[in-house]
Amino acid sequence: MSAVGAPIDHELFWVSGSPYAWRVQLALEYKDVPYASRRMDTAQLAERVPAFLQLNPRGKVPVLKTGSAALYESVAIIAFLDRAHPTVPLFGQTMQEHGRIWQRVGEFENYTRDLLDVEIVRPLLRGYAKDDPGAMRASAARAYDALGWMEQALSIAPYLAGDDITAADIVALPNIQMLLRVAARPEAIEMALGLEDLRVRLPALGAWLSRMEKMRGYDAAYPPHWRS
Ligand SMILES: N[C@@H](CCC(=O)N[C@@H](CS)C(=O)NCC(=O)O)C(=O)O
Repeated sequence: MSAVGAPIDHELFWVSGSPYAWRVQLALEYKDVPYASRRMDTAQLAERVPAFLQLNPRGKVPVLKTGSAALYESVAIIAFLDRAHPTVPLFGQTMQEHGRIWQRVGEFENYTRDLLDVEIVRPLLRGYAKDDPGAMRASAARAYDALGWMEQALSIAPYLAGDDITAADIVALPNIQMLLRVAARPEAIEMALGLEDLRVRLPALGAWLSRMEKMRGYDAAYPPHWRS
């Protein structure tokens, strides 16, 4: 255990464009927590080097190393960081806020994320979307359904769990940005997935995206290879 008041040294292992690593970077930057950046690339991850598998036996990023302890799973890392650095809380101040924020995180993780990631982003990134454009259009329609609860929540409050940015917003943002990025690809437009104008078709979500793009730390956490 570190002494009271002693700085906590974090190292973050990440890959540019990984929505899961991006969540943790957003949390660190928003909280203004210093960390040593250990950027990896997908080829390095694919090598499954024993030293990295010791940090995460699943061989995935993000991994946060704090002293000699390694933690993986993005939502767990954000919860850990919130305990370690409570000054800018991401899981609320009251027990009601805490429960509400976890509920939102759970809704995104269980009912929205895989639809976006597994059914739309991966087929487009890996090139097999064109094998079945009809299935892709059906997935895109389901994506709109799966985003409905967010549109509703954001129609009554500026952020997913109320008036402040919380872990719920930070968990959801990178997957939505990734969806928008692949939806703008020519092959997605050609397939008429109808996701390229998501910000217009879901106006409350569109306004939330604009707010989130101005959050503290957004630019620092933005995937560097997306800028080029
Ligand atoms: N559930 C994990 C997902 C992590 C994940 O899937 N990371 C991907 C990058 S987006 C990865 O490292 N993939 C490399 C691999 O599976 O070999 C989390 O939330 O941290």
